[in-house]
Amino acid sequence: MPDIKTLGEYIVEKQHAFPHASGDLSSLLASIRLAAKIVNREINKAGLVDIAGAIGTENAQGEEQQKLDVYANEKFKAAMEARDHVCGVASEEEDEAVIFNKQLNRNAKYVVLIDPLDGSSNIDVNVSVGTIFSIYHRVSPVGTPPTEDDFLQPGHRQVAAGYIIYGSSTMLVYTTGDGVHGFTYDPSLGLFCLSHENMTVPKEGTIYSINEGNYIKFPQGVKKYIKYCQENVPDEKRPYTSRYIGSLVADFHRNLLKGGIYLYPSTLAYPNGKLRLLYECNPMAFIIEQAGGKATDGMQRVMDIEPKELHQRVPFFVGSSNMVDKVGEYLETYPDHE
Ligand code: AHM
Ligand code: MG
Repeated sequence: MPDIKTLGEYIVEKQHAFPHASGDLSSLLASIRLAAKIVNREINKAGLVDIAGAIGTENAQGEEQQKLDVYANEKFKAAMEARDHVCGVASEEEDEAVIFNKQLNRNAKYVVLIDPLDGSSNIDVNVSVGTIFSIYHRVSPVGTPPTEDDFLQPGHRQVAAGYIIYGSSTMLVYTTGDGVHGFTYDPSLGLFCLSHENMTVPKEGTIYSINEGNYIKFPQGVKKYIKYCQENVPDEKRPYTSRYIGSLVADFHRNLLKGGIYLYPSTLAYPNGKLRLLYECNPMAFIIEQAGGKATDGMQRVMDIEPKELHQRVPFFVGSSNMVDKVGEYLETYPDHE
């Protein structure tokens, strides 16, 4: 029998380190794990059955929804409602936060914010996609329906965050503020198995990930940083390597393992950047900080931003600390677009 540790076992083991832990968070993570397996199974069938492509509707932000966006949203919501440890969920796919009405859910102390299927337009071409989640203690009284304040909390209050990457293998990576741990899915066993304990991002990265097609629309500081990445300075391992998948989870995951930076700055089309603070940037920021890296909006730490609305967008710079610091220096000096 190989020495395998499953995600379930690992969570229980970690929970024992906190004698007063009730097990609710472990159960919540178990519901996310279950939905991830169901979504993974469906994604693997894309191309075989009619599940790829657009569904003909738009989400809260007016973006075209893919069939699998809707499917993943339903599965994650249902898994969390069923286990009674979550009182409400905010999702990229829903205008408003979804409040669970059963009294057992009202008694729950957690809210979850989720991007059920990030990068979903990549499914049609068999490129990696992901799920991103962020977990908070509610601030409203237990026993009542959750309120807007429960969902609009700054990222530094997160209790846990993670992502699932549906890639050449499927992985679940999470943090509860005690390091970053990765589990690879073994489809023959139906189990997520510990494969990457205590993940750390190299401080000096050499990969930059940005949609350079938008170059003309970037602030001057970002343009100058891209030129800095491309300069020939062999002693500093420059020019850096450019890699951009167009799935945040996949780009982030590669950079976490190898060292690099992911950038989605403000552009003329997206003056506040494209990515959403609460269910894309904050969870990734929590993970990268736990791994020893940084995440900013170009000026300040992402997890210190006070959220104003559910689907708020922010410019996002995340990855190895040397790279995030450097682009910050350029943006401080050259913040404007012209
Ligand atoms: P989505 O949540 O609608 O999928 O959008 C987020 C995605 C990220 O995964 C990805 O990094 C980014 O949008 C790509 O945007 P662009 O195509 O503008 O480069
Ligand atoms: Mg997304």
